[in-house]
Amino acid sequence: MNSINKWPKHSILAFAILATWIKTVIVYQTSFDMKIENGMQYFILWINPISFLLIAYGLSLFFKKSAARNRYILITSLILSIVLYGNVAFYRFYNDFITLPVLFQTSNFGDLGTSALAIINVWDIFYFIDVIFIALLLKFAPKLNEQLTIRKDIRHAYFVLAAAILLLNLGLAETERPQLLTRSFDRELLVKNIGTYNYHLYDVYIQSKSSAQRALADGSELVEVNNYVRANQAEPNAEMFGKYEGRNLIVVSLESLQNFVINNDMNGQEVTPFLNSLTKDKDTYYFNNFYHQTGLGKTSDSEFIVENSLFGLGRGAVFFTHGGNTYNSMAERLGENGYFTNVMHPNNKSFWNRDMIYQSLNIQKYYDVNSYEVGEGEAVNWGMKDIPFFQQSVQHMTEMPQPFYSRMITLTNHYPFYLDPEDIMIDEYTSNSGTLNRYFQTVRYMDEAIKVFFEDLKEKGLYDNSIIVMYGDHYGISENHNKAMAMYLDKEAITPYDSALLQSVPLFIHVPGSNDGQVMEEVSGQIDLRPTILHLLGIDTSKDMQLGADLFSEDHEDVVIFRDGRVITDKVVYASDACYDRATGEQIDIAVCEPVIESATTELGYSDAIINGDLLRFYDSATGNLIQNSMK
Ligand code: GP9
Ligand code: MN
Repeated sequence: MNSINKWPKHSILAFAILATWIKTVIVYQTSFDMKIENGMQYFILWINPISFLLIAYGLSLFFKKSAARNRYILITSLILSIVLYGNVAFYRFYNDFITLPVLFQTSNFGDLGTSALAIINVWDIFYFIDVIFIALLLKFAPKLNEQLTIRKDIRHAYFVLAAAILLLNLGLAETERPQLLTRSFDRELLVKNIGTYNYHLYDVYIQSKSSAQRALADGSELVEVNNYVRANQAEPNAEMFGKYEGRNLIVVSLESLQNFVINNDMNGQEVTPFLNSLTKDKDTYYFNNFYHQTGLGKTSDSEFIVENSLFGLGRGAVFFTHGGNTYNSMAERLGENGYFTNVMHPNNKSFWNRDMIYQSLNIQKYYDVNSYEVGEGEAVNWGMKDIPFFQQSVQHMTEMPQPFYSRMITLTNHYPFYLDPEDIMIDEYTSNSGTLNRYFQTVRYMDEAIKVFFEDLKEKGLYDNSIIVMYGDHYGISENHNKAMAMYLDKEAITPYDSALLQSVPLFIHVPGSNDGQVMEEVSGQIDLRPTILHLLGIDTSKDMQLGADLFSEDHEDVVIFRDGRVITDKVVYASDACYDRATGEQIDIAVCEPVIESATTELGYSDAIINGDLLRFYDSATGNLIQNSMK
């Protein structure tokens, strides 16, 4: 112990900075999957925690008493460890960094259940190693607690140094990623360049800015958006408009279902036999070039997009951050046209803030977990298994007034993709990723559940008079499993081009008796569903503030914009700041992609403006008039 006491008096401050810095850099490299392409990026990554740590720990220099100073350092290290570990746990699950609004979603974390267990393990104590060392040092090196006066000029020099390092960091980040702080769609880029701690400060700043945005917004911003929407409107296809007027509408969200499993097999076994049969069915439009457009809000984002034909947000889940806004949802439209509108999902009603936002979306009834009897052995992963869910839902439908609009959200094919042995119908895959290996099995189960659902609808006499729309809500296999995916797809590696195309999810529009079934190759996304569906049912949307276009319309363009700014058309793929030829996957001159990048920025910007400013409160959707200077 004596040797510790020979350490200089400021050791504890220096030690804390060094320990947390080294730990943070190790965590960057081991717990997050950030693509680092060159030496400069490594350098930025390594230095980016320093400025924040110097400042955060350095505030201890303002304490007069050494004991208070040391206590401050210890508490700071604990808080920073919690922040970092929170990000690690979150990242394991969402493959993303925490943003402020999700912290208010505590009800979600309570529901994680089996997923939480898969996420946290006992070795995670190492994420707190610096705190432990600092505590030990304080306990066993009493000299560190001796009184020590801090000279003002030294303190001054210290903070000048911290500021200089911060400026150096920002300067290097700017050369590496121009306009990082002004554009920033991507949290990973932010963390890579300014560091996880500075990122959180930045995030707090952005969030407070968006709440200010609502307060400051008035109807005038809507004029430009309205002009854009009207100018880009797609005329309905005259033959399809109103063709199925009066039918019940069933929209099924297929949890984590990606398109790559459709008409594909896994070690010789068919993964989705029933859905495959639909792709060749006389009554089904199968869209094989359709993409999810969700962000961090996952399932809830897909719901938001489908209901509103607007994008979710680049940060946080719009269901939470803007659950109280005014919307003109698909449910509202259908309600006005005599439909009984409802959502069926056997989960806690507060999950994703559904109970709140469904009111804003004018959904008349939410059949949550309390509307279902989840018997022994009938739940797995996040809740009720899909087969009993579909069976009990059809039962509910028989009691609904018609026509009804039921939006159903499946759950079994959810990470971590576990099944009870009796529900396993095909083998596991054989890669280094247990997640991907099990995914095929839960997808196979979901396929079976849909088959049972169709049979039940027929049996209960609901089938013929309904339209059934089914779509994958978002990816199930994240980029963390690229190696295994490359093996499955028989590729050397998954490039950014491949990753973008892998965001394709299947869309089926099944219209019993239509006899017009076909495979549709139009490049399209979830944002197009609202106008497509409403037009089939004969509901006019020409005054609606929506960004998507009817998939059956001649005016529909072959383009899909992702929430993170990536774009896919029939000619190009824009991803990771690079432009690719859609046909060959070869990188081409970025100038070719410029026009689509531009329109993506515009559309995402308009969507964000509507949501952040809560602008639809200034819009009369019945007349298409703007309500300016309203007191709303
Ligand atoms: C939760 C379910 C799954 O109710 O919708 O949500 P996800 O994690 O996929 O967003
Ligand atoms: Mn989901």
